[in-house]
Amino acid sequence: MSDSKKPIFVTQPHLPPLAELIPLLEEIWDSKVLTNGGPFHQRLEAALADYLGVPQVALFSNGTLALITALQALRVTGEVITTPFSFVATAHALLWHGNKPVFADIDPKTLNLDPAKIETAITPQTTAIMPVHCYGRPCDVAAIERIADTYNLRVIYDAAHAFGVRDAAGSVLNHGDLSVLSFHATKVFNTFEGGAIVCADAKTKARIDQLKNFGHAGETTVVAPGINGKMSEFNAALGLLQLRHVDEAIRRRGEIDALYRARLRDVTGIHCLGDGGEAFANHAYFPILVRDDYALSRDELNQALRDHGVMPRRYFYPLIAEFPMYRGLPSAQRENLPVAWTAARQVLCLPIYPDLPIESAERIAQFIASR
Ligand code: T4K
Repeated sequence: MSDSKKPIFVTQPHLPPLAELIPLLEEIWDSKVLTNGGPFHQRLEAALADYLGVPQVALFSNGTLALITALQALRVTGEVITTPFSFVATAHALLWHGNKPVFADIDPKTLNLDPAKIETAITPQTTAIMPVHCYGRPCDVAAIERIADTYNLRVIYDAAHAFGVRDAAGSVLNHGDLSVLSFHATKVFNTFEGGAIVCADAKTKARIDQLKNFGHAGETTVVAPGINGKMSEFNAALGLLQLRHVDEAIRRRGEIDALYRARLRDVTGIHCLGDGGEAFANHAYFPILVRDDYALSRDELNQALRDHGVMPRRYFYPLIAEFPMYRGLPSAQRENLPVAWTAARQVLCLPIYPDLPIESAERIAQFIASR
């Protein structure tokens, strides 16, 4: 299905012209400041806060360390309610911080945590909720806020997929106590590896900045067992460069999203997530559900596409709850997670990225429609 022999991956990073990077690298070479909160780091934090419409951004070397640090910043203890339908890093962060993940089922429409299921999972040991804006589609933030207020719980959004996503109130990253972004190579906005915590005030950011720098609060003072989560100047410079091109990249993704949606709308057994009418989506992923009345099973379709050089991904199969380190938990049992269990067996994420030729997306959609 690809014109060349090259496979079409589920995603591919959009890279700005190399020539634009050279002057930034020369600045780094001249200054010899390579890391530890240097000038590019500071510029990118300010530029991202401005672009995203959020008060404070603390950069990290990746999203996983940012998640762990977010838990440490809020001193989260005990049980944390989270989704089984995510990348494994979400729950791993809880284990790394010594928390017990408690899985709650998801909403069949959005595949995000179902607020009603969050509420029934609360115990006296629950201290926080870690929802995921899965595929960049906002959670039911109002319902989650009500639950958090009622039961006095912290909320850390895993917003790894939600770069630039807005709702009626502005950036979706402004909900909850903290939001965590990933800038991994596969994301809408990337710094090769990278991530960030979004927070509401300078005091919280100062604490996060200490925690990501070993807990240092000055040359001779260490106030907490922090980690090394700092973003380097090279990654920050890349980020500044990527930011110049990100609007165009999201616009291109939107074109592919619209094409898939139009071509697959009437295909029996294929359901495209969302309705395409979201005003401020980032089109990070294009998940379809392959239901029983489609001509092929999800895994057969996955294989058929691969046989034709297209590499979709089954994000997120298996469920996190099925991995060995989680499956013994009472909340990980299949009876507790019927919606997530089914979604994991139906979902297939189709290729979507700025440089994907529209003709390739057209052929992928035709292939699926013609089975
Ligand atoms: N929370 C959530 C909800 C997340 O989705 C993630 C990460 C995190 C937390 C943690 O954030 P980080 O610590 O990663 O910042 C990928 C990514 O490694 C991972 O970042 C991402 N989620 C996850 C959903 O996807 P894989 O194992 O599927 O990646 P991989 O290497 O198979 O890449 C997928 C395709 O992308 C490849 O087939 C080809 C293409 N690709 C990939 C890379 C790395 C490229 O074209 N160039 C590249 O450099 O996990």
